Amino acid sequence: MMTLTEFITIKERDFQNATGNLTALLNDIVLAAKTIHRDVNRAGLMDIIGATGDENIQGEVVQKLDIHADQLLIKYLQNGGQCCGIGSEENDTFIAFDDQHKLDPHYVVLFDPLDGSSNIDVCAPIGTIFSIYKKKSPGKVELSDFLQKGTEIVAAGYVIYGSSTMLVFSTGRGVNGFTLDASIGEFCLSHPDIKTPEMNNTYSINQGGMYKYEQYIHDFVDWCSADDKTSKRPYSLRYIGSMVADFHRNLLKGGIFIYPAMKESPQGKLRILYECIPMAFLQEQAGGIATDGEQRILEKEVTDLHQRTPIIIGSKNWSKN
Ligand code: AHM
Ligand code: MG
Repeated sequence: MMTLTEFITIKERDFQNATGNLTALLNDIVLAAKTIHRDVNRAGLMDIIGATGDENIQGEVVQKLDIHADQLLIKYLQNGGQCCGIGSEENDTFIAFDDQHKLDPHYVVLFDPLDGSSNIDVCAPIGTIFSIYKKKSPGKVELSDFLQKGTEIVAAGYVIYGSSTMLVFSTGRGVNGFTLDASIGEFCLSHPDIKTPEMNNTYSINQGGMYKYEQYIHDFVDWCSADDKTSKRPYSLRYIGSMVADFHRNLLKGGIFIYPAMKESPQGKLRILYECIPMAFLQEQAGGIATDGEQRILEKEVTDLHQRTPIIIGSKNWSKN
């Protein structure tokens, strides 16, 4: 069984020009993920379940575990010395890590520390989503370093805290999945070179929000739920309300996930930098597609740290329907 550390060292060394910096950075994220895994697993026994009473900059209820996971990632990334700054769902602005042991780190990391956090209290799967870019500006890290297009991404991944805890990531050379063996504290390669099926009759959308959506979404849902034996409809609706969980199922089994534009929020709900771009990168690396309906997610201009985008992401033959 190959551990994640062995995998990165053996498979990714040439690609990273053997500096070891990206490997070290990934290890810092992995350390945070193992700690979050531990705490998520016993959340009901610690005083970290429930809401903090605050709202984030996006007006959403903040859960105690959101903040806990955010602080863990910041701590490990700051102490690790390979990251010069982070952008996170839970912080209004980016955080610069100045004077990082004078190592002159040149990576920035964007993350959603605990996605799907409305599921925390009911033991449903939740996840951490992250993406890594190289700092572009010559001096201290600045906002523009975080507002890069998805085509500039160096690596991205997510950790799903589900019935197993898995890390799925890519450095642009395919997608690999690692399952946490908690007894030895290591992520071990369990899903090498993931290729997403070209088609599967599963669609994922919050159908309860139909009144907010445009007519084309109504047409789409009507089409999915119509009876048609030749195309094996009606299709199956699967929607957990935790993007990591819905994405992970569709990545492995095929399907389509949609969070559309809404009449009162034309940019939808999900955030481009730390939710949509990393998932789009993984989906494309696994052979699927990710678009906002008009443009590849990875090619979209980003002008705001918490920018939102509609997203349609999944098996490539869905686009032919
Ligand atoms: P969060 O980052 O605050 O947890 O919100 C993002 C989540 C996604 O995981 C999920 O796909 C979506 O919000 C569900 O939203 P809705 O309840 O509107 O369907
Ligand atoms: Mg989220």
